Amino acid sequence: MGLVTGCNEQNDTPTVDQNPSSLQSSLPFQHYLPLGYLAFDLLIQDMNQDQKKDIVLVDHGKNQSQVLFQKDDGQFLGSPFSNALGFHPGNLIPWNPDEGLFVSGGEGTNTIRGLKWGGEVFDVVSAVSIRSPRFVEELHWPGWGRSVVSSPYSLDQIDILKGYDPLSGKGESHEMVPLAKNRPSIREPNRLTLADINNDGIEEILMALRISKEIMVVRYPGSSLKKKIKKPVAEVLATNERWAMPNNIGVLDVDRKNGLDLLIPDEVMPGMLHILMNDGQGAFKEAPDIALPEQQGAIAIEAAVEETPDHRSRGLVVLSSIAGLTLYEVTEAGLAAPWRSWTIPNQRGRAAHRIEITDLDHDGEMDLVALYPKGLWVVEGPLVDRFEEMAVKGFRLSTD
Ligand SMILES: [Ca+2]
Ligand SMILES: [Ca+2]
Ligand SMILES: [Ca+2]
Ligand SMILES: [Ca+2]
Repeated sequence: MGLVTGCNEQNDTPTVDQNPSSLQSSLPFQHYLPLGYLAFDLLIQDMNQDQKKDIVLVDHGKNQSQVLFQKDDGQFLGSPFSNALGFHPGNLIPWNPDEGLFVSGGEGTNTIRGLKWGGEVFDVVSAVSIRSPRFVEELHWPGWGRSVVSSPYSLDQIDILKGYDPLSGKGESHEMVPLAKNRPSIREPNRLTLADINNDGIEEILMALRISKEIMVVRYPGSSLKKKIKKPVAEVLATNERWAMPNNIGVLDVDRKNGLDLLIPDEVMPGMLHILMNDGQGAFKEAPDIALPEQQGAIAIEAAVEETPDHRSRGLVVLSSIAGLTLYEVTEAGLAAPWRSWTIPNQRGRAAHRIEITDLDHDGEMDLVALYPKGLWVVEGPLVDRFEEMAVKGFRLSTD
């Protein structure tokens, strides 16, 4: 898979040459794509319905988005820039992607926007007023219809638009869930993690709060069909004074029992990975910490599961710090065996701030997409073999 973004008549995105580093260009399963702008977030989605996943990038600072279309040879072609996401956009989620319908959060516009993809750029189809929404996610709660939940830039709350329709921009109701009631402000834009932690088939909303060192949970409060609507509330799911600015949550069934477990990396030194094991009812107990490479804090984490050639399940956890990008392999032994890991350093100590693990080219093996301050790094799977080879060869990623 070569990674090149090409020119388009309607924009001046430059064609990108192969990276100059000889080792970098001698490992054909990985590709670094300089972007020329700082992508804040990404969405992996087949935007032109050709069965090949594309990459939608959101540039928070320049208020624009761009689609990188995956081509037949695995190269990418850049779309024109789109400014439909408005001032200081956050992230973008698919709503009815087959119909080109997407939803974005934009803290600078104080709106959640319904967007229609027109093949080259997005158009705004609706905008509903919500104060400074940075991250949005879709929420499915029984009796609530389809809802969008958002995390604001600087308020101690999350917002849920119940029964939201991006075509009209209307919601059945707007539920505000306070985060810091009777407590000091935490005032942080927190990414939201949706996961069913108590195995009842209903997603909970999770957040890691770095200042108060807490994992918060918002649980389904019941259906509005009951006499009185119970308001959703935020509760502390887990907390520990030892945690050093926990800011991200990885979700993986580490021991292959009792449902999803939580991986909480310190964002700063001493750089430990905290592992919270689920009892099956959504209560968590901490397993021994794992020290991250060079004990640097991690600023992004992503976890996924894949099937190995011998039909076992393999957990993949990727963490990013200034020590590099680290892959952990979590075998079916769970915590009973040490996790093998490989760290690929960055030549300039830059850290990826956003990671996705996905089968980008539909070959049955998970691939990696990592956003760096100046570009995008793609590693084709099988990731364990690839990271092992890169580590053995002393590969260092150049992101210049
Ligand atoms: Ca596509
Ligand atoms: Ca649940
Ligand atoms: Ca588990
Ligand atoms: Ca793949």
